[in-house]
Amino acid sequence: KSQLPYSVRGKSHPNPLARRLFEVAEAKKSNVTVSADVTTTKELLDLADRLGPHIAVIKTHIDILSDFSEDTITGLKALATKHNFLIFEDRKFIDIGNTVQKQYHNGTLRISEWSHIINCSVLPGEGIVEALAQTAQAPDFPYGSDRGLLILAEMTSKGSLATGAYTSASVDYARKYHSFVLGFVATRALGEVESSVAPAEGEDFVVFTTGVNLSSKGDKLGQQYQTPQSAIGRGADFIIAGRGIYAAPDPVEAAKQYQQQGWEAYLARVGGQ
Ligand code: UP6
Repeated sequence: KSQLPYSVRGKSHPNPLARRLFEVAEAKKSNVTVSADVTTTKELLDLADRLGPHIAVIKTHIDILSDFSEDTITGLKALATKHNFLIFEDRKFIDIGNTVQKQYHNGTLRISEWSHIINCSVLPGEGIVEALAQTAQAPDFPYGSDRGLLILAEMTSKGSLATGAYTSASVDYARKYHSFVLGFVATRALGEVESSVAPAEGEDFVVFTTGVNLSSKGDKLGQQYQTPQSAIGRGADFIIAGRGIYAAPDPVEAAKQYQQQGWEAYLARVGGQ
């Protein structure tokens, strides 16, 4: 796990989107990603506007909206600019390369147009990472270096099979496609995981950790939670909280609480620098 402050990582990172991510975190003193798992555009935009000042990233599941439209895209993009946060569509691509390219770029959801960060599973093998990188790094791709991929290296659900060889392969492909791969969705830093690919000098993958909640240990469907302190102590650079924030009696107060605890845990990890 990184002991360096975001400001340092933001200056030296080879990936422009990672640099921006660290700059946003530093500027807003927030490593919170809110998982805005609401089901209408109005709720999503309302949440994004109210929580915007306290978060670094908003994570969407755009396909759970009952009324996705042009207004969803326009609204999200405007709020991302207004509040200086990045957008992460948690689509978890998992298919052959030819299919994921079409799911990512154009199509009904037009994910490439509005989402800075996407993620994928490596269950299909290396080709999925290669395909997404190829699309985003094509000379005629309109969004240039403002896009990046997180590899879903582990999952927080009970009995997850995203372990062992799967997690190792996640690290292999992240290293192999490091110009497009920002890092991982994982429960910890993965620097110690066995990998057949040697790390580049100064490798600095960003770790996003889901399953963060201050008041619950899990849900009835196998979700397993840890606290911001525990996640950041294990190497999370960004903590992702959904119900802990949006389903709290006062989501703005909750976001502030996660922001404060996330930031304090980060400062403790980097030695108060
Ligand atoms: N998510 C997980 N665990 C994973 C990967 N992704 O919970 O391993 C996503 C879920 C949801 C969010 O799809 O959007 O993170 C967690 O929401 P919660 O905080 O309300 O449990």
